[in-house]
Amino acid sequence: MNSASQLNLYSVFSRNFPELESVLLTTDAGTVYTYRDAEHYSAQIANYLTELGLKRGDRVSAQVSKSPEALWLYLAVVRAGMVFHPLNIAYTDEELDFFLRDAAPAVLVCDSARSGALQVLCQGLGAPYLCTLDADRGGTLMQGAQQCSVIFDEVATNGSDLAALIYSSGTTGRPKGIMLSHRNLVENISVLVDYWGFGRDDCLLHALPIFHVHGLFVAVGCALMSGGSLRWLREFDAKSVMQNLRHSTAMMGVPTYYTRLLAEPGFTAQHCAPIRLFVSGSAPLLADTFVEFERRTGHRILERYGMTETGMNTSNPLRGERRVGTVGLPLPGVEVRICGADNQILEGKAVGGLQVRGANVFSGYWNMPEKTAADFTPDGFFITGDQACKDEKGYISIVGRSKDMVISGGLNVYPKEIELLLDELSGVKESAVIGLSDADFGEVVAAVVVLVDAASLSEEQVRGVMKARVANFKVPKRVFFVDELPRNAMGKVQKDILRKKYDSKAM
Ligand code: MCA
Repeated sequence: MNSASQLNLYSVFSRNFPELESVLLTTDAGTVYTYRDAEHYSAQIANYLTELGLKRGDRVSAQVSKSPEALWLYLAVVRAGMVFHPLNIAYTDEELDFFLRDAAPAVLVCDSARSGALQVLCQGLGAPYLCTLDADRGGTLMQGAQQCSVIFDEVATNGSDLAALIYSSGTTGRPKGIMLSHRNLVENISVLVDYWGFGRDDCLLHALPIFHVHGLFVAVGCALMSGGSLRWLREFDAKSVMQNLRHSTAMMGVPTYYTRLLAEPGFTAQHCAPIRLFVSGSAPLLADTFVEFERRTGHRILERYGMTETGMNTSNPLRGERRVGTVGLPLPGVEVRICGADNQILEGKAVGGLQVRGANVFSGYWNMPEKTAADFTPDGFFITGDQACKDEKGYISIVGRSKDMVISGGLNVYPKEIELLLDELSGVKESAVIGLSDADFGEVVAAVVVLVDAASLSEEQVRGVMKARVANFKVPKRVFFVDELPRNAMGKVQKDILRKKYDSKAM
């Protein structure tokens, strides 16, 4: 391995690996995988992808269930200097069509059950390879990989080479590919390991999906970078989490995980006895949840704040005061400022736009140089679109968003994307999509629809059509029909009026 490869994320992980016989991961079915397994399987997949003709910089798209093999695939892609492009398993064929056209991957890995439909899609895209990987390890990817060597030398990457491409929707409705480099990930994960005190004795309860920053880079990253282990649950299920907490020392989750645990009458401090740290992020943690969790378990949940574009930016401290309702202090190496119009820095407790700069911040949007330029200030700060203020000790609170966005169960939904699809429906004149508060998901998506004269559409019909077109978490949970949308003097829809009107009717 030469020095240029030192910034390959996998090389940095592997420098911190313990004895290769050490346990890396225990699944909910009780299967144990060691660090040696991670090394060998990821080497085999990296060799297989290389044999298929893929090279440094090629994208590997993956829409696969959470499994240890899906994790080996991610590690393989990073080792080979290729670019990992994970996709939510809830995405429909129509959504995938856009992502694959835009990312132009050399390989798409999907579940066998989806391969028929996706093969057709791939053919229309200049035929990238299609491999299958099922939740039980079946499929062509592992079949091909098992013929390959268990030795693979990491491909030399410089820090700015991309390790991952992750899509997020946008205010125009068009998703954007967020380019994350090896350096972005190495820097951010290293800081988190230190800041949250991760070490070899830690076992992280992992119930998050692995197609997002939270589950893949933050949670898996902290375990791999510190040589610790993972309690690997296929999905979040409160009862299963309660059992597995007994074998863990830390857990990361979205606020819904904590409210669902609290909704279990049998959940007590005893379940949390070995736990040293609960972390929450991806959506605002309600003060009620924080207070009730502490009352039930004695643990003050550590809330932190990040974005796909930046990884983690701020965090409440491991030791020291965790202030409820705040996302804590800027992480080491991350510059955070609160600005007014024209980017002038606001002092004191004033509310303004949150901007961040540091090695954690992404290099730009895939194929969107204008959008990238618009989202950075001339002095290199990323304009997050979140409104924030600081208290007297420098703790930051996120108080609003300048972007029209809903966060449902930790997943971002951009109303524009859904409104464009609703407006295409026969019988729909116009629509407004809003977020309504929800005890389980924090917020849920709802639609307010105006029909053309004489049209008749029911809530179930609208939901039915949307279910076929977009991932489940974006489907409006409620659809309200009105004669007209409230607008201001400029003709802009007044969503705050709609939110006030419908907020108690979410479910
Ligand atoms: C599933 N549904 C949802 C959601 N998930 N609806 C709204 N919001 C959601 N997040 C749909 C289901 O399809 C179903 O629809 C109905 O809601 C109820 O499903 P349920 O079984 O209760 O849901 P679930 O399968 O238990 O999933 C809920 C979940 C999951 C466990 C909260 O969404 C989840 O794991 N979220 C975590 C997301 C995450 O990792 N975010 C990090 C992004 P129907 O009844 O119609 O079939 S990274 C990030 O944000 C940044 C960088 C950061 O700072 O971390």
